[in-house]
Amino acid sequence: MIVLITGATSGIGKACASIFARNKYNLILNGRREDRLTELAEQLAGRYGTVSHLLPFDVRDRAAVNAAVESLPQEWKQIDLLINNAGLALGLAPLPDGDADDWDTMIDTNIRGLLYVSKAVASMMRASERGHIINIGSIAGKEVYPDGGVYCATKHAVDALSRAMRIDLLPYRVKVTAVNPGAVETEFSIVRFKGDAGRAKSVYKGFEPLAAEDIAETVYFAASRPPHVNIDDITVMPAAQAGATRFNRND
Ligand code: NDP
Ligand code: 8X3
Repeated sequence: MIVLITGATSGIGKACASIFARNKYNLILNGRREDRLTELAEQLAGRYGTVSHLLPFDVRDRAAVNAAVESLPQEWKQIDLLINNAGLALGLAPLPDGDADDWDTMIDTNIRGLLYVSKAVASMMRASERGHIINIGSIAGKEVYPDGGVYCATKHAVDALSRAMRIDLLPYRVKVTAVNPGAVETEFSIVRFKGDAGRAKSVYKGFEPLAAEDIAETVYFAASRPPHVNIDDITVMPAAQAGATRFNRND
């Protein structure tokens, strides 16, 4: 079995690489930081004997996405599972104070990038009439929260696209699943706050957030259902979080 994971250099994508490696999948690993992909592939080869193919590209670059997927050797083109995980939030501000460059980056990565990769891979899955696409959405795709409007809008788009892709790909036996996490402690908040590690840490203060592995286990569960079963949509939250904005903090 072959899985292509976007954004495998960190967090949820990296944890997915590990669990699928443990379960004997061959991995196509994407992310922009090639050194991290190389290191991950070496680790997983040592631990599980995993065979990986590295595909470093920026999901925002349509030509690069198409060229990378096209460049796959024939034996790597039969992708069983695509995990659309690459994504990010940038900044936290009310709309009039928002940074339009940050908006563009979020929209280009979380929506356009997901579309480019999905089109390239889904066309191959459609031809072989098999496959599974798992989109990493968010609780921010189900609800909105103050100062996060554009990120929430991108994840609402992922929610809509997951439902639409499920319909479009139904005739071709390609499954589509959306996995929507609440707060997961990864590099997500460090990226959102542009390297401010203290501010990032404070997001998770006073409660136990999810770990990337919690989401990877959910993704693997969805991927390992029998052929006649599809998990359409699953929301996974820390026990100390209800909805996008309520946290049971003990401080
Ligand atoms: P991380 O910042 O730890 O990981 C993000 C990954 O996305 C990195 O591997 C990064 O790789 C990759 N990425 C970002 N931009 C691009 C790009 N342009 N091209 C290719 N890869 C890119 O965050 P998470 O693991 O938390 O985030 C993974 C997904 O989970 C995202 O879609 C996020 O929105 C979603 N999510 C996260 C939650 C959380 O609380 N952490 C909650 C709900 C959803 P590189 O920089 O090397 O390119
Ligand atoms: C990430 C979850 O609510 O911190 O998608 O933005 S949230």
